[in-house]
Amino acid sequence: MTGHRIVVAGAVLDRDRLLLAQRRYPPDLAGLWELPGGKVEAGESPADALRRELREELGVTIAVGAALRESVALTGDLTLVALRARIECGTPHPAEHEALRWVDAPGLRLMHDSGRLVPADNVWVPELLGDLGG
Ligand code: DCM
Repeated sequence: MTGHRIVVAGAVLDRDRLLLAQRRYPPDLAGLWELPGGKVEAGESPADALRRELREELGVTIAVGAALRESVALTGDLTLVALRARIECGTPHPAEHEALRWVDAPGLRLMHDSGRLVPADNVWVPELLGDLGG
């Protein structure tokens, strides 16, 4: 059987704001903004993986909520999914990203329209704008 791996991203929401993280790598994605996350490891659920990744990458403990509707086929055998999340403990700091920022609905729309989101993450913008009341 060929490998099939899930990448899980977190839509970290705080009232009317969403957390975006600026990638450092690879070169074609460096400088673009994403929902932070990473690859699901063997034996992990996507929710487990998201809790681990956001603890490692941002230093926060999260509560995981409902999935966003769309999933995205990435190159290779990777499928990208997104789960909503809320910070339970800690203030996010970028251990692996270039920067973090909180955006409201107009801010997310601007990031999208100006091409500053990682390409795959654009699919979630309409649903996220709904969550943000935009
Ligand atoms: N990825 C993405 N959008 C995200 C998170 C990850 O498109 N919100 C992609 C980038 C990489 C792959 O998933 O191709 C693995 O991510 P990472 O390098 O962060 O482990």
